This record gives sequence, C-alpha cells and structure tokens, in this order.
Amino acid sequence: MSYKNILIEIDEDNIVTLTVNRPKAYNAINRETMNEIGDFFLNGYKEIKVILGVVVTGAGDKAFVAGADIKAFLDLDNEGAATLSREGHIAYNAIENFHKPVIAAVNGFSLGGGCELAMACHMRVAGAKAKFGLPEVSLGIIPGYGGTQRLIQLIGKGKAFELTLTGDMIGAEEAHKLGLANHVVKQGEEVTKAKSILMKTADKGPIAIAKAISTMNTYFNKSQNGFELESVEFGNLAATADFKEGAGAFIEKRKANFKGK
Ligand code: CO8
Repeated sequence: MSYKNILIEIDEDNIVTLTVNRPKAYNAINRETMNEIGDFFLNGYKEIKVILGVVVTGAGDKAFVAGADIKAFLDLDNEGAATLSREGHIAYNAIENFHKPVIAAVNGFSLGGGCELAMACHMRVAGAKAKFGLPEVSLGIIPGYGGTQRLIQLIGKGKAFELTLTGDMIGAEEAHKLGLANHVVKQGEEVTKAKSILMKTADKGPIAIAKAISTMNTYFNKSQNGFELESVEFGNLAATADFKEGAGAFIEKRKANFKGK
C-alpha cells in the first residue's frame, strides 16, 4: 500500500485516518487521487490487521476537499468524463459499503466532489469553519461523484434541489440543521470528535456493525439508474462549450459567460 496523494495513518486504537494530501490545490481530487482512495477501500485496507473504523479528512487548515480537480477534467470528451464519473462512483461506493464505520472530519471547504466524498462516508463531523456545497452548475456541469443521489438521501428533495440548483455554499451550522453534518465542533477538533464516535463502536459486535452498514445501505439501493444517468449527463455536459467557459472562467478568476451550448 503505497500512495502519493493520500496519507494513511493508524493509531493505537486501530483507527485509520485517511488524509487527502494536496493542500496547495485545496485537496482537489484528480484521477490519481480518486483511484488511490478507491484502492484503499477496496484493497489497501486488507494490509492492516485490525481496523476499528476510518476517519477521512483533508490536509492543511483550509479545505477538506474543494472538489474534483477542475484542471484535470477540462480536456476530457463526453465518454472520458462519463468514465471518470463512473470511477468516482466505484471509489465512493466502496466507502459507503465499507464494512467498518467511515466518518468524514470536514475541516474546511467541502465542495463538489469533496462534498460528495463527505456524503459517501457514513457520518460527517464539521469544524466550525467548514463550508459545504455542490457548485457544479456554476461550471456548467452537474455533480458527477454521486451528489445528485446522496444529497437527496441526506437532506431531502427540496433543500437538495435548492443547494444543487443555486450552487450555494452553506456553513457548518446550516449543514448541521439540515442533517448534512452529524456534529459541529470547534475548528481543529473534527478528527478527535470523529474518533470519539468510532470508539463508541469498539465494544460492539464487529459482524453486527458490518451487517448494520450493509443492510441500511440497501434502503437506498433500489436502483443504480440514477447514478448511471448522472454519469451519462456528466459526460454530455463536460463536452459542452458552457463547461469550457465555466472552467476557463474559474482558472482565469473571472465571471463565466454561458451561452447555453
Ligand atoms: N480544482 C482545482 N484546483 C482548485 C480547486 C478545484 N476544485 N479548488 C481550489 N483549487 C486551487 C485553486 O486553483 C488555487 O490554486 P492556485 O493558487 O494555483 O491558483 C488554490 O486551490 C486555492 O484556491 P483559491 O485561490 O481559489 O482560494 P480561495 O480561498 O480564494 O477560494 C474556494 C477557495 C472557494 C474553494 C475556490 O478555490 C473555489 O471556488 N474552488 C472551486 C470549487 C469548485 O467549483 N468545486 C467543484 C469542482 S467540480 C467537481 O467537483 C465535480 C465533481 C464530479 C466530477 C466527475 C468526473 C469528472
């Protein structure tokens, strides 16, 4: 298990902390990072003898994860972007279906693919300065790593539509009120709180924990069609001039001028 963009640490209580480690890019997730996250939850974890649970967090004091790396999917065509979206689904579904509890310690910006990462975890602990949002429509695309499905599951249709269609960013308290964050803690205490929740599972039956996770997940798994549609539409949108304009505007630090094409 050797990764470039994520750090894996194990403490004396057998809690694994996975840190997305690209602080200069606000921990934005490029393909390599996504594949490393997926690899850990599908294979890499097997190298660790005992795991009580996993805390997922971001390096530095600014961001949890500020999204998919916009610069990395700028040049993808329709099929390429849809494929990248599907790779994200595989990685994030592996988190959702992990047999041990996984908690996001949201220590800053949690936007787009970063908010989707937090939502794939079983629970979320937000630092007081955390910001959540799905700003993809500002770039001329839609959430592509499960966000069109998981935000509705967590906060209900009305608020999910509002947040997704406006691209609004919300703070930790609002996220807590909506049920997006399980807890809000003082900035810097997210990992400690996440670990204290995991410690409450330490004396519980490990098979029961695993089965509770897999059984509860079936509630949301009536069909995968929503995810597939998301990938197809993500691919379509990534091929539009509007997306080139939206991403270009972000990189050039200016306002986007969408033409609807
Ligand atoms: N991708 C790439 N680089 C990023 C990203 C990102 N998502 N977010 C921040 N960065 C970089 C910036 O480019 C900047 O780098 P540099 O110093 O080299 O210019 C550095 O991080 C710091 O960012 P800012 O200077 O912008 O910092 P601010 O404090 O002024 O602003 C924000 C912080 C508000 C977080 C701002 O950076 C921002 O708006 N970032 C983009 C947020 C966003 O739109 N996220 C959604 C991306 S799209 C997405 O996630 C789609 C998911 C599905 C993908 C499906 C498959 C392809």
